Amino acid sequence: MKLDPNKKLDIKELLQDLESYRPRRRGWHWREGRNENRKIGDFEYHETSEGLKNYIPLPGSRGFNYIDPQPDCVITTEIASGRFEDDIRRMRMAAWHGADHIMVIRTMGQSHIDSLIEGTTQGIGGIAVTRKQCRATRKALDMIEDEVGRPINFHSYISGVAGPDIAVMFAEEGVNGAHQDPQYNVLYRNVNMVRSFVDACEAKKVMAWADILQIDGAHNANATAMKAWKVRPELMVQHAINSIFSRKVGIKPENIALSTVPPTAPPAPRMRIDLPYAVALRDFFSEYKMRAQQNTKYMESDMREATVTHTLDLLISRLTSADIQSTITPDEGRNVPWHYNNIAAVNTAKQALNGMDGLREMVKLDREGPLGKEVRELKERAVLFMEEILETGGYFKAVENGFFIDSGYYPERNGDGIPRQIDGGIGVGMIFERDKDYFAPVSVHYGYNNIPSEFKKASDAIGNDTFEDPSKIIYIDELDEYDNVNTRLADLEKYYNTNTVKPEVEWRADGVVATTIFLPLDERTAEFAAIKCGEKLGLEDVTVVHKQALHPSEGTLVEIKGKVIFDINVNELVIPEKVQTLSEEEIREDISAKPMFVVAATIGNDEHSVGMKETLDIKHGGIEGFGIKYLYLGTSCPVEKLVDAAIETNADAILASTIITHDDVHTKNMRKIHDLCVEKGIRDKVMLVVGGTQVTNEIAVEAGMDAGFGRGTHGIDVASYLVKRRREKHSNEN
Ligand code: Z98
Repeated sequence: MKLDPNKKLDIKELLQDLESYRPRRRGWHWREGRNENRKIGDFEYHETSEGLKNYIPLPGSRGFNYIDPQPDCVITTEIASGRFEDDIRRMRMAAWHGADHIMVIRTMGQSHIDSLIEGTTQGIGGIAVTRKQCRATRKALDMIEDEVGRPINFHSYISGVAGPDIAVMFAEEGVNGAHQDPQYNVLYRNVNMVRSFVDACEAKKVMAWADILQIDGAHNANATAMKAWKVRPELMVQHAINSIFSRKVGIKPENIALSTVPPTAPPAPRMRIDLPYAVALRDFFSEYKMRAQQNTKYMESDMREATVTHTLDLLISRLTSADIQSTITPDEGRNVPWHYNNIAAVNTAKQALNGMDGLREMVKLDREGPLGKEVRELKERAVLFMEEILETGGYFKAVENGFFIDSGYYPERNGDGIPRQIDGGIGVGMIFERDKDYFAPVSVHYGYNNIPSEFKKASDAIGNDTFEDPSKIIYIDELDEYDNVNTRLADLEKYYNTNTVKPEVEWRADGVVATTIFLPLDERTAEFAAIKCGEKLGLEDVTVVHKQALHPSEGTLVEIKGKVIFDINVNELVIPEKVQTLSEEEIREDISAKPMFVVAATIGNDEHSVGMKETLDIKHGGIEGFGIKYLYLGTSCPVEKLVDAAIETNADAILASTIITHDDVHTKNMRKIHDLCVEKGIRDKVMLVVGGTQVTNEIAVEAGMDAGFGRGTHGIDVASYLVKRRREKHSNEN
């Protein structure tokens, strides 16, 4: 199956023969061509990687010939709406914007499940824990990577007491990255600590075999602690424990990524707090990769605020380093997991990283001043923390004593840590020492294995296992006959490959739209008034997703979401043909090779000047900027005067602006220009172009003009038209 950029991904086709689909590769992929200087468009870049085959560049790239430089680090996006058929479409959109690390994250804790779940419908709370979801997603990503020309890393979580089972399934299904940190289970999921570490041995061993990149869970401490910046020494201790443990199990250092979050956000003076922390971390853990996670702890529902915090995170990444840059969407704060937010966050990362390309060559971190002092202090606090763990009797004892997630700045302690007992928690009493004759007939296994002498390797006992012979993998389809992807596709049949559409934010035809409303009311009243507005607009299930007082009584901004109950038939839309404009460069080259002169005015008794001036002046992208020279005759210009000026100056074109339309004065004047030009013998020579808010090309052409431009026209549209039309006339003459 090959994707065509102009066609939607066919989910039904994707699901065909899924039972026999095998992932094309295993292992993590870093971007190609890093650490090379690269010329892209007009610029040289120092911190990019190879570009994409198919992409959507940043909106501002219009001014730079639509270049789309890809930063040097992997960029993450997290997607899990609970319906993998919808997530897959969003993944494709994200990949076109530069995401090459797709994390399928839970909408409910994956680590709460007790075993690998097969045959369920959507997985548990939106996570890819079933083989079917994993396989369908990997298959789609395999196609998407061909489309964008870059490998895409698929990522999820190996946690909870089902961790080892999930690890095996991920290894079989070509998952490339995973969170795995036994401390996470202990602290946040109350899994028995011995069980969690024993399970982690097995899970990490499998991850090492499958070359899966590991992300740890230390950052959850600053998400959980009351004051995130207080736990900085502890974060380093947690990173140290998981990384050395992983290495001892066999994960290679380049597959160990620390999950680090700049712990604060403005209004905190974050650079003074977060930059020393980032530097200290990189000093300590230089052998490992850094996954720079976006700060979400201080994220509320304001997109703008989240974006600024994210951008400052990115500044820290550029000033220090990031191998993977995460981009959690502001959905975390507002629970609107819509498609666009993923793209917005990926674009924030791409844009900021592009903008800060090469920053470190010009700005050096000054370790002589307060930065160096703070870095040293943080490291000392972390080392002392680790020493105290050893003095206390080791990690388990430290957990029992509530060392972790204590909101004191170590060595201060607030006594509010999360204590867990060695004989408590989920899965307690489920650890058994291996008997002397213990034998597990699998090729990848941690620890003691008493392989009978008749076998060369353990899995010979079963004639190879699923890692060696994937045809042995048992694929179980969804077993719920009412709720499964096929019934969902059937229910929504009228929205697949038809002309019927509905707006959506996360699921096909979910009907959800969001809209922003300002109300001159206090915050509380505005909230309810906004819901009423939504209902009056015909929306159902209206809820407020963001509100922000601009003043206690003068007004509030409210963002609402709700569902529309109508469909749109695309066939019934009246869509005028799209005019393709030439590139800015092409227009400039043409004009420089063959100069062009135009006369321009607002005609009749019309005093509107802005539209014409914007079309002419260089400042706002007018035709002057492309090298076209002009004579502007002002407003209320008689048609005769305009035509005479064209004759006197030997102009190539007349540009007339006409806003007023009563009594059809605009079309009458157009006709008059045309007739006068014919009368004076210049009609064949001169191009006639008219513009105005009520003008359309059809009206203008009917009234004898060459072209008409309406609302939303920019200088480039007119310049492009003039160049094309002149070429056309020229070739006709020849
Ligand atoms: C992130 N967006 O880190 P549940 N294991 C570890 C984790 O850090 C997490 C889970 C498991 C953030 C998400 N991390 C926070 C080490 C979650 C997930 O039970 O499914 O929530 O576990 O990318």
